[in-house]
Amino acid sequence: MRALAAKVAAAVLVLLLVGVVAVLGKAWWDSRLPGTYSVMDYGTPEYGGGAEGAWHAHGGHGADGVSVADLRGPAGPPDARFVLTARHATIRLASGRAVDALTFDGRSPGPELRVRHGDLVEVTLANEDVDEGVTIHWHGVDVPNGEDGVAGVTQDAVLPGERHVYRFRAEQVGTFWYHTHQVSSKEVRRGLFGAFVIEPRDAPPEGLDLTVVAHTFDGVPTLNGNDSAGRERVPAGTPVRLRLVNTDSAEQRLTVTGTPFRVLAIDGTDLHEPGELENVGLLVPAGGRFDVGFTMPRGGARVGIEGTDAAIGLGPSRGPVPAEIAPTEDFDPLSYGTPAPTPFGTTSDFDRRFQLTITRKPGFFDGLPGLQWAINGHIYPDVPTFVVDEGDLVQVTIRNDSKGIHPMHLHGHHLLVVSRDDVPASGSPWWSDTLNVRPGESYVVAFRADNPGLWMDHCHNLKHAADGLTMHVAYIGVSTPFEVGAAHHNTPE
Ligand SMILES: [Cu+2]
Repeated sequence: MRALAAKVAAAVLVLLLVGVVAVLGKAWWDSRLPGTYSVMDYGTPEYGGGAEGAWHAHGGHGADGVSVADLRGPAGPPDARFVLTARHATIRLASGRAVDALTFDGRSPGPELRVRHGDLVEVTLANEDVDEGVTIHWHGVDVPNGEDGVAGVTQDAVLPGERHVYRFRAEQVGTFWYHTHQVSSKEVRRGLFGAFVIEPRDAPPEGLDLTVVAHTFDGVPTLNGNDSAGRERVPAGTPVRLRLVNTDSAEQRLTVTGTPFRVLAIDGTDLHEPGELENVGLLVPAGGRFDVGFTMPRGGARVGIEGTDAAIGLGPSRGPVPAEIAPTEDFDPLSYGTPAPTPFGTTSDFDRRFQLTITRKPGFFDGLPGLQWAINGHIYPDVPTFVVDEGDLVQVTIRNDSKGIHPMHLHGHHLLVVSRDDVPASGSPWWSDTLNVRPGESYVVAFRADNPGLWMDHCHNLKHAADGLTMHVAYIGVSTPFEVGAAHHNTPE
């Protein structure tokens, strides 16, 4: 009797084990990404309480559908024309350290592109020798979807010997940047990026207008590619505008010492009546931009990455510039500046409301077991696709229930911050394209769906994105003929 019971117990155990192995095996099998696939075949459409429409799988390929390939910039003679050539180069930091980099035109940061508001911009990308391919994404510039530069979604990666032409009208004013969106977690880190500035047409910058790009090469923090103190000669009384750009995958704390200053703009949008700050640290999110302004003091000023040698001294002469003073607090845009009307007014009349909750959970990602990023409990590519219709007013609640910081970047649109942790935004309207969501935080944001396309919405910690913290916002009726994988080995992240 006892022997029989033992046999039954053993049989049950074996069945349980077989069951567990079968479940795990299926999860593993289902998680593997095919060599080639359309992002339209993945993602679970969510409609946020709004009208449902033909977007899912091949629904968008219908007769009334619009292809991403047709959502291109305007024709006609360009007002500003550039060529950027992607190639390998050894760059030398000020300390003498050599970096084996991927560059635009042999430099990193690549050439700063400056245009004026309203210009028709034409940029030809040529790939000389970057084997994995290159694209250019115009980070923060709300270009037509077909110019957005995402390999496998809006175009094919540009392989060695190939070219691709981008055309768009510069309809915003402010500080932006450009970077590859092919194997971006590796290629951006290695140097394929540069600053993109759109100046006002009728009020060209006066005084010193300096872009300051913070990037870490091989673990060494740099400003404008310099790992030691640089110098700008600026007479006292000169108006100064510093355009801080963080091209890293982690936030960076920048400091301004020697003068009070104002944060004039965030992510390419001017703030309303920004107040004076002093000894306040500027935590610039990965991919984010802060413009700061001040009048050059007699004693000089300094901008730098906190606690490092990467700094620029600004001074009227060759005299000393102030040493860094550690900030006593961090800048908080939520209550900075004063309110001003927004195109949304104070409406709560949203056409769609979405929830985007980030967690980590054990599972398989592309056949590999581990602790994975999840969106609303699902691991890529089983993540939601937020489906919208042109003209919709959309609300998204972004919640970070993980221990990592996630700078969430929606392509093609700017998000208006409504509240953080249920505290309403009370300062200047705060528009962001790369919103740093810290562990435990919850943001309510709003945007107008006014730029039809199939748009990436992903974490700009590019390693996180490559590990699956990525999804899409899709317009009803828009489809893409491009595929991830495919002949051009498209790998957007
Ligand atoms: Cu992240």
